[in-house]
This record gives sequence, structure tokens and C-alpha cells, in this order.
Amino acid sequence: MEVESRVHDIALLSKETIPEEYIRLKDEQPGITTVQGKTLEVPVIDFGDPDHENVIRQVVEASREWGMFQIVNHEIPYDIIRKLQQVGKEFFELPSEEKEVYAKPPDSNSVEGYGTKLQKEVEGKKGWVDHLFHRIWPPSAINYKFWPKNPPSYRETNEEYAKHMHGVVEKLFKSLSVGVGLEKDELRKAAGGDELVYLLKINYYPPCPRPNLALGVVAHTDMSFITILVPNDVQGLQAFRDGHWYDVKYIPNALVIHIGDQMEIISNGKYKSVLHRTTVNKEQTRMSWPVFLEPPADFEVGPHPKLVNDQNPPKFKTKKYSDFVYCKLNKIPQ
Ligand SMILES: O=C(O)CCC(=O)C(=O)O
Repeated sequence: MEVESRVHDIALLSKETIPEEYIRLKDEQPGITTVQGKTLEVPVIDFGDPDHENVIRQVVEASREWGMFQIVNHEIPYDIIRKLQQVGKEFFELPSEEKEVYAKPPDSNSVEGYGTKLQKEVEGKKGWVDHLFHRIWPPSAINYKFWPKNPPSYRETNEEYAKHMHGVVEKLFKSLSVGVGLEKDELRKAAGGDELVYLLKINYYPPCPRPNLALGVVAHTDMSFITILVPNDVQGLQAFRDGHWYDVKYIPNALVIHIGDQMEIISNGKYKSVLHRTTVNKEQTRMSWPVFLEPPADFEVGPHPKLVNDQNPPKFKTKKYSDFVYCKLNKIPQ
């Protein structure tokens, strides 16, 4: 069996240059395509605001106009986020043999496990990033085989984080449901209800000697309904706005929210998924922890029946989530 090269190992050998397959084509190189001297101030929403109508309005507007926003005062305790980051970092700093125990099986049709390549590569070009995927909710969807045993507090910390996410998840779905004229629990039900999956990904972007030439995660929209992300403090997330790539301005301790493809589909295009990508850093390791809120694999998603009629015909096909994922990762039209 061919063993996939890990970017972590390549980074240790790359002192001045990087292998050809990590050098993006010119139209993607961040050194050429990033707007310099300006960071993008995406909407910041205060979840502690007692005016709930105002919070809903802001979530809805940001999801229609930007597909991206940041939440402050979100009630996930900072020390839980810090522990989540700590145990994730400790895992990625283990010797390779220990990490490979969790490698995604080559014949698996799930994304879970430790890995490097995620989707079909265009022109053989690779991203400067390794990852670990595993589900953290609901308990029936968890496969502990992909949860590191080292560090020993990994499991408890991730379970704790999942529990603390529920409040934010509820509030987001309720706001977005009301924002398209549905009852507050209707959108979540149509997204999988209690079976809604929280899929955690940890991205590990080692230092890269030529950050102007490489990308971490290439330009994409998320497949999820919503993504809730925490980064470490190394800049790297970029969003595409008005035809240009910008660094997103980080707000310390905020949650970064992306509207994903399933939300765009279920809302029949009222909410927009955001095109984003990540850059890498010359000296520092960047990490991020997105949680993708997605339906179970065999769940069908399409425009919500109450949002389509003769004047508003469906703009998207209704299909099984696993089929959507397969097409997207293999770059087959939906
Ligand atoms: O690292 C980040 O900030 C974003 C990661 C991302 O977009 C992804 O993993 O899909």
C-alpha cells in the first residue's frame, strides 16, 4: 500500500524551497492574488445582545450578504476552546507512527481519520496542510476509532466542546429559519433534526518557506449547512469578496461562521455559501478547528418545500448528502 506523504514531514525537509507540487499556478498564488494592506472586516455579531430580534436580523443579513460572520459573547467558555486547541496541537506534534494509527483507511467512503489529500487535485497541485476528521455529535454517529488516545484528555475535551456547541447551533438555526419565513425549528428539522452531525476537522499547517507561492486549503465553499470554526492566533483565513481575495480580520476569541452549500440549497439560494481559502506562514504553525454541521450521509437535502412555488422554482436538485459530497470531492457537476 502506498503511504501518503504528510506535509508535516515535507515541511521539516523544506528549508528554502518547496516541492513543485505545492507551488500553485500563478492565478492562485496568494502573493499575487491577495489584496495587500487591507483586511476584510466581516460582520461581528454579539450573541450576548439582549435584543434577540436584533441578533436574528444581523445573522440573517450576514448570511445573505456575506455567507460569513464572527460571533462574540457566544457562551462557549474560552478555557474549553483553549483545551480543544491544546489537545489537538499535542496530537499533531506526536511522532508520525502514532498519528498514522488514525490514518483514514484507503477504501473508506467517509472522510474520518488522519489525512492529507481530501479532494481530487487540480493539475496535481497539493495543499500545504494535514488534517484529522472525526464526528463529535450525535453520540450514535461517533466512531472513537478516529479519536486520538493521546493526549489522554483528548476525548473528554472534545466531548465537552461538543456539548457547549449546542446553544450556538440552536441559535443559528433558529435565526436562519425565521429569516426565511419558517417556524423557528423548521430549518433544523429539515437539516436532520436530532441526527444533525457535528463533524470536527483539525487543520495543521506547518511553517512554509515560500508562503507566497503555496496555499493551505484551496478555494472552496463548505459542503455543510453551517461551519463553526476556531483558529489559533496565526492569520491565514481569506475570503473572496467583490472579485478579490482578502485576509479576514480576526477577532480574538470569536467563532468564525461560514454558511455552507447545504444552507444555500435548503434556503433555495436566499443564504449564500462563502468562497474561502487559507494561506500559510513562513515561521509559525497555523491550526484551525472547523466543525461542519451536516446531515447524515443518506439524508436528502433540497430546497425547502415551503420556500418554492411557481414564482420561486427550485434552483437546486434534491439529493442524498453522500451523493453531493461524492460529486463535490471528485469535481463532478452536481
Ligand atoms: O483554516 C481555516 O481557517 C479554514 C479551513 C477550511 O476552510 C476548511 O478546512 O475547509
